[in-house]
Amino acid sequence: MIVDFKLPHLGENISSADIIKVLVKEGDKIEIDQIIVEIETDKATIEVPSEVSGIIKKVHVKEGTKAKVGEPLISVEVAEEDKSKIDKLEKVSEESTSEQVQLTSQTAHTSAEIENKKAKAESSPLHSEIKEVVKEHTHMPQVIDIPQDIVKTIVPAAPSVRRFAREIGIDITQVRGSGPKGRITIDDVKAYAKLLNEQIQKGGIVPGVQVGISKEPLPDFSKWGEIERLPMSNVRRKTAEHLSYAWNTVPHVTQFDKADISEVEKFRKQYSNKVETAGGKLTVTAILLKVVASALKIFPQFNSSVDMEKNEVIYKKYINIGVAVDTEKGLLVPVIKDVDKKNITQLSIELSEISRKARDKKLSLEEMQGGCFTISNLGGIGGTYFTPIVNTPEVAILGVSKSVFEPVYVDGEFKPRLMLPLSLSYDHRIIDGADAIRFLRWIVNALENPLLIFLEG
Ligand code: CAO
Repeated sequence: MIVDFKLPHLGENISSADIIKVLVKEGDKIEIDQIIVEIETDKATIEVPSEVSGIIKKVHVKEGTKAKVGEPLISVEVAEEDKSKIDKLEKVSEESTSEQVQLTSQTAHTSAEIENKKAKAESSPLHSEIKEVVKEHTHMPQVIDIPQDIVKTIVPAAPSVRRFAREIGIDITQVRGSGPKGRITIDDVKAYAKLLNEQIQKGGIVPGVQVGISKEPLPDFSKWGEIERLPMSNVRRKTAEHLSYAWNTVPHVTQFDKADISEVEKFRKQYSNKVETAGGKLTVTAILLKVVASALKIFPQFNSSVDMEKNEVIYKKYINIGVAVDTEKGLLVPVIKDVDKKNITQLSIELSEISRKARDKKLSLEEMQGGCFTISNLGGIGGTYFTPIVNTPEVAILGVSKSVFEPVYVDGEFKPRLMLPLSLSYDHRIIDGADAIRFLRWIVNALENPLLIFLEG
Protein backbone atom coordinates (compact mmCIF):
# COMPACT_ATOMS: atom_id res chain seq x y z
CA MET A 1 0.00 0.00 0.00
CA ILE A 2 1.39 3.42 -0.98
CA VAL A 3 0.77 6.42 1.25
CA ASP A 4 1.59 10.06 0.72
CA PHE A 5 3.23 11.72 3.68
CA LYS A 6 2.22 15.36 3.51
CA LEU A 7 3.54 18.58 5.03
CA PRO A 8 1.59 18.85 8.28
CA HIS A 9 -0.48 21.79 9.44
CA LEU A 10 2.05 24.19 11.03
CA GLY A 11 -0.08 26.75 12.77
CA GLU A 12 -2.50 29.51 11.99
CA ASN A 13 -1.43 31.80 9.16
CA ILE A 14 1.33 29.44 8.06
CA SER A 15 0.50 28.04 4.68
CA SER A 16 3.94 26.95 3.54
CA ALA A 17 7.50 26.31 4.68
CA ASP A 18 10.97 26.39 3.17
CA ILE A 19 12.54 23.01 2.63
CA ILE A 20 15.98 23.38 4.18
CA LYS A 21 17.20 19.80 4.02
CA VAL A 22 15.88 16.57 2.53
CA LEU A 23 17.34 13.76 4.57
CA VAL A 24 15.99 10.79 2.58
CA LYS A 25 16.04 9.58 -1.01
CA GLU A 26 14.04 7.24 -3.20
CA GLY A 27 14.62 3.62 -2.33
CA ASP A 28 15.49 4.39 1.32
CA LYS A 29 13.90 2.28 4.01
CA ILE A 30 12.55 4.61 6.65
CA GLU A 31 11.38 4.02 10.19
CA ILE A 32 8.65 5.70 12.21
CA ASP A 33 9.96 8.95 13.75
CA GLN A 34 12.91 9.08 11.41
CA ILE A 35 13.47 12.69 10.38
CA ILE A 36 12.73 13.06 6.70
CA VAL A 37 13.01 16.78 6.05
CA GLU A 38 14.07 19.91 7.83
CA ILE A 39 11.78 22.85 7.19
CA GLU A 40 11.79 26.46 8.23
CA THR A 41 8.87 28.71 9.05
CA ASP A 42 9.06 32.27 10.28
CA LYS A 43 9.50 30.86 13.78
CA ALA A 44 12.10 28.15 13.74
CA THR A 45 13.74 25.29 11.99
CA ILE A 46 11.67 22.15 12.43
CA GLU A 47 12.52 18.53 11.82
CA VAL A 48 9.59 16.61 10.35
CA PRO A 49 9.52 12.98 11.47
CA SER A 50 7.90 10.19 9.50
CA GLU A 51 4.83 8.51 10.85
CA VAL A 52 5.21 5.40 8.78
CA SER A 53 7.87 2.87 8.08
CA GLY A 54 8.48 1.49 4.64
CA ILE A 55 10.31 2.06 1.38
CA ILE A 56 10.34 5.53 -0.16
CA LYS A 57 8.92 5.35 -3.65
CA LYS A 58 9.10 9.05 -4.45
CA VAL A 59 10.51 12.21 -2.91
CA HIS A 60 8.32 15.12 -3.98
CA VAL A 61 10.33 18.04 -2.60
CA LYS A 62 13.78 19.55 -3.18
CA GLU A 63 16.06 21.54 -0.92
CA GLY A 64 15.74 25.28 -1.38
CA THR A 65 12.12 25.10 -2.55
CA LYS A 66 8.89 25.85 -0.76
CA ALA A 67 6.21 23.31 0.14
CA LYS A 68 2.60 24.09 0.87
CA VAL A 69 0.84 22.65 3.90
CA GLY A 70 -0.84 19.45 2.73
CA GLU A 71 1.54 18.97 -0.18
CA PRO A 72 3.08 15.47 -0.38
CA LEU A 73 6.67 15.30 0.86
CA ILE A 74 7.26 11.62 0.09
CA SER A 75 5.32 8.58 -1.10
CA VAL A 76 6.03 5.46 0.88
CA GLU A 77 5.30 1.83 0.30
CA VAL A 78 4.12 1.01 3.76
CA ALA A 79 5.30 -2.10 5.53
CA GLU A 80 2.66 -4.60 6.63
CA GLU A 81 3.22 -3.95 10.32
CA ASP A 82 2.54 -0.27 9.74
CA LYS A 83 -0.99 -0.84 8.56
CA SER A 84 -2.32 -1.03 12.10
CA LYS A 85 -0.75 2.35 12.83
CA ILE A 86 -2.51 3.85 9.84
CA ASP A 87 -5.77 2.27 10.93
CA LYS A 88 -5.27 3.79 14.36
CA LEU A 89 -4.60 7.20 12.90
CA GLU A 90 -7.68 6.94 10.78
CA LYS A 91 -9.72 5.80 13.74
CA VAL A 92 -9.09 9.01 15.63
CA SER A 93 -10.74 10.77 12.76
CA GLU A 94 -7.65 11.99 11.04
CA GLU A 95 -9.77 12.08 7.93
CA SER A 96 -12.87 13.33 9.60
CA THR A 97 -12.49 17.01 8.89
CA SER A 98 -12.04 19.03 5.81
CA GLU A 99 -8.72 20.38 7.14
CA GLN A 100 -5.31 19.31 5.94
CA VAL A 101 -4.74 15.59 6.18
CA GLN A 102 -1.21 14.49 6.76
CA LEU A 103 -1.50 10.85 6.02
CA THR A 104 -3.89 9.53 3.43
CA SER A 105 -3.95 6.28 1.60
CA GLN A 106 -4.23 6.55 -2.14
CA THR A 107 -7.65 4.98 -1.86
CA ALA A 108 -10.08 7.87 -2.05
CA HIS A 109 -12.68 8.14 0.67
CA THR A 110 -16.17 9.29 -0.12
CA SER A 111 -17.64 11.98 2.07
CA ALA A 112 -20.11 9.44 3.43
CA GLU A 113 -17.21 7.23 4.57
CA ILE A 114 -15.52 10.21 6.16
CA GLU A 115 -18.66 11.22 8.02
CA ASN A 116 -19.03 7.66 9.15
CA LYS A 117 -15.49 7.58 10.56
CA LYS A 118 -15.97 10.92 12.26
CA ALA A 119 -19.18 9.75 13.89
CA LYS A 120 -17.42 6.56 15.00
CA ALA A 121 -14.52 8.44 16.56
CA GLU A 122 -16.83 10.89 18.27
CA SER A 123 -18.99 8.16 19.68
CA SER A 124 -16.05 6.36 21.29
CA PRO A 125 -16.55 6.15 25.08
CA LEU A 126 -13.31 8.04 25.87
CA HIS A 127 -14.14 10.83 23.47
CA SER A 128 -17.57 11.47 24.94
CA GLU A 129 -16.39 10.93 28.52
CA ILE A 130 -13.73 13.63 28.25
CA LYS A 131 -15.91 16.01 26.27
CA GLU A 132 -18.45 15.63 29.03
CA VAL A 133 -15.91 16.58 31.72
CA VAL A 134 -14.81 19.64 29.80
CA LYS A 135 -18.41 20.63 29.04
CA GLU A 136 -19.50 20.03 32.60
CA HIS A 137 -17.01 22.58 33.85
CA THR A 138 -17.42 25.29 31.26
CA HIS A 139 -20.46 26.73 32.98
CA MET A 140 -18.17 27.69 35.88
CA PRO A 141 -16.59 31.17 35.85
CA GLN A 142 -13.42 29.90 34.27
CA VAL A 143 -11.59 29.70 31.03
CA ILE A 144 -10.92 26.42 29.38
CA ASP A 145 -9.38 28.28 26.56
CA ILE A 146 -6.83 26.16 24.85
CA PRO A 147 -5.43 27.64 21.69
CA GLN A 148 -3.76 24.80 19.85
CA ASP A 149 -2.34 25.94 16.60
CA ILE A 150 0.14 28.45 17.96
CA VAL A 151 2.43 25.83 19.34
CA LYS A 152 2.10 23.06 16.85
CA THR A 153 5.46 23.95 15.49
CA ILE A 154 7.21 23.18 18.75
CA VAL A 155 5.15 20.28 20.05
CA PRO A 156 6.53 16.93 18.98
CA ALA A 157 3.26 15.25 18.07
CA ALA A 158 1.68 13.99 14.88
CA PRO A 159 -1.20 16.04 13.45
CA SER A 160 -3.54 13.13 14.20
CA VAL A 161 -2.55 13.27 17.87
CA ARG A 162 -2.91 17.05 17.95
CA ARG A 163 -6.29 16.81 16.32
CA PHE A 164 -7.42 14.17 18.78
CA ALA A 165 -6.27 16.40 21.66
CA ARG A 166 -8.08 19.38 20.16
CA GLU A 167 -11.27 17.43 19.63
CA ILE A 168 -11.43 16.42 23.28
CA GLY A 169 -10.43 19.88 24.54
CA ILE A 170 -6.88 19.12 25.69
CA ASP A 171 -4.00 21.61 25.46
CA ILE A 172 -1.35 19.45 23.85
CA THR A 173 1.48 21.67 25.09
CA GLN A 174 0.77 20.41 28.58
CA VAL A 175 1.03 16.73 27.66
CA ARG A 176 4.31 14.96 28.36
CA GLY A 177 5.45 12.71 25.54
CA SER A 178 6.57 9.18 26.27
CA GLY A 179 7.68 8.40 22.72
CA PRO A 180 11.15 8.72 21.22
CA LYS A 181 12.59 12.22 21.72
CA GLY A 182 9.59 13.10 23.88
CA ARG A 183 7.08 12.54 21.10
CA ILE A 184 3.48 12.70 22.29
CA THR A 185 1.33 9.68 21.54
CA ILE A 186 -2.43 9.27 21.65
CA ASP A 187 -2.01 7.26 24.85
CA ASP A 188 -0.18 10.22 26.42
CA VAL A 189 -3.11 12.48 25.54
CA LYS A 190 -5.58 9.97 27.00
CA ALA A 191 -3.52 9.64 30.20
CA TYR A 192 -3.38 13.43 30.52
CA ALA A 193 -7.12 13.70 29.90
CA LYS A 194 -7.73 11.16 32.65
CA LEU A 195 -5.51 13.12 35.01
CA LEU A 196 -7.28 16.34 34.09
CA ASN A 197 -10.59 14.69 34.87
CA GLU A 198 -9.34 13.54 38.28
CA GLN A 199 -7.83 16.93 39.09
CA ILE A 200 -10.98 18.80 38.13
CA GLN A 201 -13.00 16.46 40.35
CA LYS A 202 -10.58 17.22 43.21
CA GLY A 203 -10.66 20.94 42.45
CA GLY A 204 -6.88 21.05 41.94
CA ILE A 205 -4.73 23.01 39.54
CA VAL A 206 -4.50 21.54 36.09
CA PRO A 207 -1.75 22.64 33.75
CA GLY A 208 -3.24 24.45 30.78
CA VAL A 209 -6.55 25.16 32.47
CA GLN A 210 -6.99 28.51 34.12
CA VAL A 211 -9.59 28.01 36.80
CA GLY A 212 -11.45 30.95 38.28
CA ILE A 213 -10.56 33.55 35.65
CA SER A 214 -13.41 34.82 33.61
CA LYS A 215 -12.92 36.52 30.28
CA GLU A 216 -13.64 40.22 30.14
CA PRO A 217 -15.01 41.36 26.81
CA LEU A 218 -12.97 44.09 25.09
CA PRO A 219 -14.65 47.44 24.53
CA ASP A 220 -15.10 48.77 21.02
CA PHE A 221 -11.90 50.85 20.88
CA SER A 222 -12.90 52.37 17.54
CA LYS A 223 -15.49 54.44 19.41
CA TRP A 224 -12.63 56.69 20.60
CA GLY A 225 -10.51 56.90 17.48
CA GLU A 226 -8.88 55.05 14.63
CA ILE A 227 -7.61 51.54 15.34
CA GLU A 228 -5.85 48.78 13.43
CA ARG A 229 -6.11 45.06 14.18
CA LEU A 230 -3.14 42.88 13.26
CA PRO A 231 -2.71 39.15 13.86
CA MET A 232 -0.22 38.14 16.55
CA SER A 233 2.89 36.35 15.35
CA ASN A 234 3.27 32.74 16.45
CA VAL A 235 6.09 33.68 18.82
CA ARG A 236 4.00 36.43 20.42
CA ARG A 237 0.98 34.16 20.88
CA LYS A 238 3.06 31.38 22.36
CA THR A 239 4.81 33.83 24.69
CA ALA A 240 1.48 35.29 25.79
CA GLU A 241 0.05 31.88 26.52
CA HIS A 242 3.12 30.53 28.30
CA LEU A 243 3.62 33.61 30.46
CA SER A 244 -0.09 33.75 31.40
CA TYR A 245 0.15 30.14 32.45
CA ALA A 246 3.30 30.79 34.51
CA TRP A 247 1.78 33.90 36.08
CA ASN A 248 -1.45 32.09 36.95
CA THR A 249 0.06 28.95 38.40
CA VAL A 250 3.28 30.04 40.12
CA PRO A 251 3.22 32.10 43.31
CA HIS A 252 5.98 34.54 42.38
CA VAL A 253 8.30 36.49 44.66
CA THR A 254 11.14 38.67 43.39
CA GLN A 255 14.26 39.33 45.43
CA PHE A 256 16.64 42.18 44.48
CA ASP A 257 20.35 42.67 45.10
CA LYS A 258 23.37 44.44 43.62
CA ALA A 259 26.80 43.09 42.78
CA ASP A 260 29.99 45.14 42.58
CA ILE A 261 31.35 44.00 39.21
CA SER A 262 34.23 46.49 39.00
CA GLU A 263 36.79 43.69 39.06
CA VAL A 264 34.73 41.50 36.71
CA GLU A 265 34.62 44.43 34.30
CA LYS A 266 38.44 44.75 34.38
CA PHE A 267 38.69 41.02 33.65
CA ARG A 268 36.13 41.33 30.86
CA LYS A 269 38.02 44.17 29.19
CA GLN A 270 41.35 42.40 29.63
CA TYR A 271 40.22 39.18 27.96
CA SER A 272 37.61 40.37 25.48
CA ASN A 273 40.04 40.34 22.52
CA LYS A 274 41.15 36.81 23.35
CA VAL A 275 37.56 35.57 23.49
CA GLU A 276 36.70 37.47 20.33
CA THR A 277 39.59 35.74 18.53
CA ALA A 278 38.10 32.43 19.68
CA GLY A 279 34.76 33.43 18.10
CA GLY A 280 32.76 34.70 21.08
CA LYS A 281 31.88 37.93 22.86
CA LEU A 282 32.89 38.16 26.50
CA THR A 283 29.85 39.78 28.10
CA VAL A 284 28.41 39.88 31.56
CA THR A 285 25.79 37.32 30.43
CA ALA A 286 28.49 34.76 29.56
CA ILE A 287 30.17 35.30 32.94
CA LEU A 288 26.83 35.02 34.72
CA LEU A 289 26.15 31.68 33.01
CA LYS A 290 29.26 30.28 34.72
CA VAL A 291 28.42 31.85 38.08
CA VAL A 292 24.78 30.68 38.01
CA ALA A 293 25.82 27.14 37.04
CA SER A 294 27.96 26.98 40.19
CA ALA A 295 25.14 28.43 42.29
CA LEU A 296 22.74 25.76 40.95
CA LYS A 297 25.15 23.05 42.10
CA ILE A 298 25.23 24.48 45.61
CA PHE A 299 21.48 25.19 45.78
CA PRO A 300 19.82 22.22 44.01
CA GLN A 301 16.27 23.39 44.78
CA PHE A 302 16.82 26.12 42.18
CA ASN A 303 17.47 23.35 39.65
CA SER A 304 14.19 21.55 40.23
CA SER A 305 10.61 21.36 38.99
CA VAL A 306 7.41 20.82 40.95
CA ASP A 307 5.05 17.96 40.16
CA MET A 308 1.88 18.90 42.03
CA GLU A 309 -0.01 15.93 40.61
CA LYS A 310 2.34 13.50 42.28
CA ASN A 311 3.36 15.80 45.12
CA GLU A 312 6.97 15.40 44.14
CA VAL A 313 9.92 17.66 43.45
CA ILE A 314 12.07 16.68 40.48
CA TYR A 315 15.77 17.48 40.98
CA LYS A 316 17.84 17.66 37.82
CA LYS A 317 21.38 16.35 37.86
CA TYR A 318 22.35 18.36 34.80
CA ILE A 319 22.70 22.11 34.38
CA ASN A 320 21.16 23.64 31.26
CA ILE A 321 20.51 27.37 31.30
CA GLY A 322 18.15 29.29 29.03
CA VAL A 323 19.01 32.83 27.95
CA ALA A 324 16.20 35.20 27.00
CA VAL A 325 16.95 36.71 23.59
CA ASP A 326 15.19 39.75 22.25
CA THR A 327 14.40 39.16 18.57
CA GLU A 328 12.39 40.96 15.93
CA LYS A 329 9.68 38.31 16.26
CA GLY A 330 9.61 38.52 20.06
CA LEU A 331 11.19 36.79 23.00
CA LEU A 332 12.94 33.45 22.44
CA VAL A 333 14.76 31.41 25.07
CA PRO A 334 17.45 29.13 23.60
CA VAL A 335 19.09 26.79 26.08
CA ILE A 336 22.81 26.27 26.63
CA LYS A 337 23.39 22.68 27.70
CA ASP A 338 25.81 21.42 30.39
CA VAL A 339 26.88 24.93 31.35
CA ASP A 340 28.80 23.63 34.37
CA LYS A 341 31.09 21.61 32.11
CA LYS A 342 32.10 24.57 29.90
CA ASN A 343 34.53 27.42 30.48
CA ILE A 344 33.65 31.08 30.01
CA THR A 345 35.23 31.23 26.54
CA GLN A 346 33.14 28.25 25.37
CA LEU A 347 30.04 29.80 26.93
CA SER A 348 30.76 33.15 25.23
CA ILE A 349 31.06 31.42 21.85
CA GLU A 350 27.89 29.40 22.40
CA LEU A 351 25.96 32.42 23.66
CA SER A 352 26.97 34.45 20.59
CA GLU A 353 25.94 31.55 18.34
CA ILE A 354 22.53 30.91 19.88
CA SER A 355 21.63 34.60 20.07
CA ARG A 356 22.54 34.93 16.39
CA LYS A 357 20.52 31.83 15.52
CA ALA A 358 17.55 33.14 17.53
CA ARG A 359 17.65 36.44 15.66
CA ASP A 360 18.07 34.66 12.29
CA LYS A 361 15.18 32.27 13.11
CA LYS A 362 17.52 29.33 12.83
CA LEU A 363 16.99 27.71 16.21
CA SER A 364 16.01 24.06 16.23
CA LEU A 365 13.48 22.66 18.71
CA GLU A 366 16.26 20.86 20.52
CA GLU A 367 18.06 24.17 21.12
CA MET A 368 14.99 25.61 22.85
CA GLN A 369 14.26 22.70 25.15
CA GLY A 370 15.61 21.20 28.36
CA GLY A 371 16.29 24.38 30.35
CA CYS A 372 16.69 24.25 34.15
CA PHE A 373 16.96 27.98 34.89
CA THR A 374 16.77 31.18 32.84
CA ILE A 375 18.86 34.35 32.69
CA SER A 376 17.18 37.45 31.30
CA ASN A 377 19.64 40.30 30.77
CA LEU A 378 18.00 43.60 29.85
CA GLY A 379 21.06 45.58 30.96
CA GLY A 380 22.32 46.07 27.41
CA ILE A 381 19.20 48.16 26.85
CA GLY A 382 18.85 49.85 30.27
CA GLY A 383 16.70 49.81 33.38
CA THR A 384 17.35 49.51 37.09
CA TYR A 385 15.38 46.47 38.26
CA PHE A 386 12.50 44.39 36.91
CA THR A 387 10.43 41.41 37.98
CA PRO A 388 10.94 38.57 35.47
CA ILE A 389 8.34 35.81 35.26
CA VAL A 390 9.54 32.32 36.09
CA ASN A 391 9.89 30.26 32.91
CA THR A 392 7.85 27.24 34.01
CA PRO A 393 8.41 24.36 34.65
CA GLU A 394 11.63 25.92 35.93
CA VAL A 395 11.41 27.41 39.42
CA ALA A 396 13.57 30.53 39.20
CA ILE A 397 14.84 33.17 36.80
CA LEU A 398 17.57 35.78 37.17
CA GLY A 399 16.83 39.23 35.77
CA VAL A 400 19.86 41.41 35.06
CA SER A 401 19.67 45.18 34.64
CA LYS A 402 22.14 47.83 33.55
CA SER A 403 25.38 48.13 35.49
CA VAL A 404 26.22 51.73 36.44
CA PHE A 405 28.90 53.45 38.48
CA GLU A 406 27.71 54.33 41.96
CA PRO A 407 29.41 55.79 45.01
CA VAL A 408 30.05 52.90 47.38
CA TYR A 409 31.38 53.34 50.92
CA VAL A 410 34.59 51.30 51.03
CA ASP A 411 37.22 51.50 53.79
CA GLY A 412 36.01 54.81 55.15
CA GLU A 413 35.43 56.62 51.85
CA PHE A 414 33.06 56.68 48.87
CA LYS A 415 34.52 55.11 45.77
CA PRO A 416 33.03 54.79 42.27
CA ARG A 417 32.15 51.11 41.81
CA LEU A 418 30.38 49.46 38.88
CA MET A 419 27.19 48.00 40.35
CA LEU A 420 25.04 45.37 38.61
CA PRO A 421 21.36 45.20 39.68
CA LEU A 422 20.00 41.66 39.93
CA SER A 423 16.39 40.48 40.31
CA LEU A 424 15.68 36.88 41.23
CA SER A 425 12.07 35.72 40.73
CA TYR A 426 11.24 32.35 42.18
CA ASP A 427 8.44 29.86 42.73
CA HIS A 428 7.47 30.24 46.36
CA ARG A 429 5.89 26.77 46.41
CA ILE A 430 9.33 25.21 46.45
CA ILE A 431 11.71 28.04 47.37
CA ASP A 432 11.56 29.96 50.63
CA GLY A 433 12.57 33.61 50.87
CA ALA A 434 15.61 32.77 53.01
CA ASP A 435 16.83 30.26 50.39
CA ALA A 436 16.31 32.83 47.66
CA ILE A 437 18.41 35.51 49.32
CA ARG A 438 21.13 32.94 50.15
CA PHE A 439 21.20 31.91 46.47
CA LEU A 440 21.28 35.50 45.23
CA ARG A 441 23.89 36.52 47.82
CA TRP A 442 26.06 33.62 46.67
CA ILE A 443 25.85 34.91 43.10
CA VAL A 444 26.73 38.42 44.26
CA ASN A 445 29.69 37.11 46.31
CA ALA A 446 30.91 34.98 43.41
CA LEU A 447 30.82 38.01 41.07
CA GLU A 448 32.79 40.00 43.65
CA ASN A 449 35.15 37.13 44.59
CA PRO A 450 35.24 34.76 41.60
CA LEU A 451 37.57 32.37 43.46
CA LEU A 452 34.43 31.30 45.36
CA ILE A 453 33.48 29.36 42.22
CA PHE A 454 36.59 27.21 42.60
CA LEU A 455 36.21 27.00 46.36
CA GLU A 456 32.55 25.98 46.50
CA GLY A 457 31.05 25.74 43.00
N1 CAO B 1 24.83 46.20 32.03
C1 CAO B 1 25.52 47.05 31.23
N2 CAO B 1 25.88 46.73 29.97
C2 CAO B 1 25.50 45.52 29.49
C3 CAO B 1 24.78 44.61 30.26
C4 CAO B 1 24.45 44.99 31.58
N3 CAO B 1 23.76 44.18 32.37
N4 CAO B 1 24.56 43.52 29.54
C5 CAO B 1 25.10 43.72 28.34
N5 CAO B 1 25.68 44.93 28.32
C6 CAO B 1 26.37 45.55 27.22
C7 CAO B 1 27.39 44.61 26.61
O1 CAO B 1 28.62 44.67 27.30
C8 CAO B 1 27.47 45.15 25.21
O2 CAO B 1 28.25 46.31 25.20
P1 CAO B 1 29.37 46.54 24.06
O3 CAO B 1 28.66 46.34 22.75
O4 CAO B 1 29.84 47.90 24.32
O5 CAO B 1 30.39 45.49 24.32
C9 CAO B 1 26.05 45.56 24.91
O6 CAO B 1 25.44 45.79 26.17
C10 CAO B 1 25.23 44.53 24.14
O7 CAO B 1 25.37 43.28 24.77
P2 CAO B 1 24.90 41.97 24.01
O8 CAO B 1 23.44 41.98 23.91
O9 CAO B 1 25.65 41.90 22.74
O10 CAO B 1 25.48 40.80 24.88
P3 CAO B 1 24.99 39.92 26.10
O11 CAO B 1 25.75 38.67 25.98
O12 CAO B 1 25.18 40.63 27.39
O13 CAO B 1 23.45 39.66 25.93
C11 CAO B 1 21.47 38.67 25.15
C12 CAO B 1 22.99 38.68 25.10
C13 CAO B 1 20.98 37.61 24.20
C14 CAO B 1 21.02 38.36 26.58
C15 CAO B 1 20.95 40.07 24.77
O14 CAO B 1 21.42 40.40 23.48
C16 CAO B 1 19.45 40.17 24.76
O15 CAO B 1 18.75 39.78 23.82
N6 CAO B 1 18.88 40.75 25.85
C17 CAO B 1 17.46 40.97 25.99
C18 CAO B 1 16.82 39.85 26.80
C19 CAO B 1 15.35 40.10 27.01
O16 CAO B 1 14.65 40.58 26.14
N7 CAO B 1 14.88 39.82 28.22
C20 CAO B 1 13.56 40.13 28.59
C21 CAO B 1 12.79 38.90 28.75
S1 CAO B 1 11.34 39.18 29.66
O17 CAO B 1 11.77 38.66 31.13
